[in-house]
Amino acid sequence: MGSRGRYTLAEIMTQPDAWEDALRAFAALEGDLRRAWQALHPVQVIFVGCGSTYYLSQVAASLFQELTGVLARAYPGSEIALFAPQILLDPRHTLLVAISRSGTTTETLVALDRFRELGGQAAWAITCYPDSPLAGGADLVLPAEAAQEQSIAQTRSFASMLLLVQALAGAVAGEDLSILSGLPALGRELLDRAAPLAEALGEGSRYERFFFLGSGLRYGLASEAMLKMKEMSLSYSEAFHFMEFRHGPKSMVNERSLVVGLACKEALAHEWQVLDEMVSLGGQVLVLTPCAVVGSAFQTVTLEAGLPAWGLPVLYLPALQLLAYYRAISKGLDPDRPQNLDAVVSLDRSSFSAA
Ligand code: F1P
Repeated sequence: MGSRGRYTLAEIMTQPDAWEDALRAFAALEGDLRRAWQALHPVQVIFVGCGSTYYLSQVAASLFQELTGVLARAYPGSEIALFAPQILLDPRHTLLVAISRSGTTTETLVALDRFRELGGQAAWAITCYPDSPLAGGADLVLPAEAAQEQSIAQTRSFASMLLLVQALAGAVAGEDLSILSGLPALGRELLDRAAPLAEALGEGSRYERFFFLGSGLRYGLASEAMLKMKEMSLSYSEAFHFMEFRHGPKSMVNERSLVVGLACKEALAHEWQVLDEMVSLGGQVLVLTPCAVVGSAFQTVTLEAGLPAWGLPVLYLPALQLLAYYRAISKGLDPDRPQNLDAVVSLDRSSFSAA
């Protein structure tokens, strides 16, 4: 295997250290954030990012609205860059949260420009580079510096920025943030426990189609897992809302399919039924679940049952990142250097100049 994927594996396996750094950074900012939020009281929050950080924005919008009751939406940077007036309907009462590992992705920078041009007063950035152009254009920055990566595909960067989102939503909702302090240790234990299964399934040459299913905030996580499988292993992979899968896409399930369910307590019975049905269609099932189900026929990764739902999102990622990594290695690929990809998409910013 040589050095193929050595950065990716190291970044996945050490990510709980980066989570700790992100939580320390948040704790140092918490007072400023609470005061800024109190001063703002926005009517809505719009999260914006590209690729992985668009999917992270989807998770953030679901979690934020669920936890705080404030209207929250997620958009790709390009949508706001191109159609800002149709999207930013009340910019003076909107908080824009721009999420970007690099802080230099053109569409996300242009989205911030459009927001300001339309009168947007409050823009926060979540990024691994607090000295980046995006951070420079924001009123408040939540940094995840220790999560910077050599690899192109986001792993510890995504997870650390997600932790900042969980802490932000929890702080705004007045939750007890101390429950997050146990996550790095849970992450280390989970990585050690899930790695053998992820390796076995990743190396399984029988699989040629991967489906990732998630409801609520887990749909954004399923989309990120789908993207990791594409970026790292060049595999056919798709993401769906859990119960949407029956409405047509399940036609693609066969003996060479792995259906990965990101289950949750609230919808467990419904989600288990979908997974049972996919086994009857010949598919194999891997389920990530906060609570173990006795006698389950599925390959299972149990998360931490003791955590409230808003503390769980980051724990769905390690096994899914490892699944994509081991699949790439088994196909002789180098996940450190995904085909066709650069770490950042940089476009001609002037080509987006306001009409
Ligand atoms: C966004 C992004 C990544 C993608 C690839 C290219 O970067 O699209 O999501 O996986 O690495 O860049 P960023 O704005 O989060 O830095």
